[in-house]
Amino acid sequence: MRIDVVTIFPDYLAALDLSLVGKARRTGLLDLRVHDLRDWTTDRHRTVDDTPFGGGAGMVMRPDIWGRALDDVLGGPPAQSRLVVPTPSGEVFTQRHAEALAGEEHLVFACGRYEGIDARVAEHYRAAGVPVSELSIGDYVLNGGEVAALVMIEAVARLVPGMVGNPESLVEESHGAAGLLEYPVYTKPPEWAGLEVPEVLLSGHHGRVERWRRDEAITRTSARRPDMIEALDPATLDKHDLRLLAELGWAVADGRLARTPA
Ligand code: JB8
Repeated sequence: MRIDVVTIFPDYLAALDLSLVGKARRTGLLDLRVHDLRDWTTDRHRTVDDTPFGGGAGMVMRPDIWGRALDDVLGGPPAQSRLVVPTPSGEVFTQRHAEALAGEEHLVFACGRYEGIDARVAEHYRAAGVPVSELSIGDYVLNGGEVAALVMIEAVARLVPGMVGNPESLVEESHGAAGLLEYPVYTKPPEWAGLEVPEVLLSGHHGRVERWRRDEAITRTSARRPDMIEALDPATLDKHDLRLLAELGWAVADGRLARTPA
């Protein structure tokens, strides 16, 4: 897979030299290049921004500079390229987006700063037939798109075949197909700070371990992410799941889970 990042702060992306993403780059599994947007400026001061039409606070990134940069970076060797624009106004990035992006040949991240990038940039590339994803990593505001791009690149890169040593660790995790948060995990020592590892995990009884883990996952999801319980397909739940959910204040009505009145 090929990934390009265009930014006025290339140093922000230095973390991509590390860990699994860095290893994938060194082994050639991932061709990741970071570009300085200012390389496409033409003035002495390497200006990338200007004042907003219509007034308002802050500065907006100029479309002409972005256009030259993106024409160059999108127009490289790979046939099909997707433009990804981190923005707090985008769709919320989820594991489903990561999975879809991991199937692309070429991603180009356009990292904005200030009040963002002139809206005509996304409009222009869409009109030219380039698929454009405007994505937010959550409901909070960063100073620019670089950290959001880092988050998305890590989430995508670890799904590229061959990147994670054990592919089993890709299927059994939170926000996978199960639709539940992960169960709590423990390791040695069996007693620490006066706290014991739950006895069932030391029992060697695989069936009881699996049931306990599923109960913990359901209990946690109910407490922390009731939206995920509401999104479950009741047909995927067994009798034990439904009994536990009833104890936690959930019932099936009209084919979906809803809170029972307290
Ligand atoms: C200027 O919060 B964010 C984000 C914030 C930004 C820009 C891009 C993304 C550009 N501010 O995800």
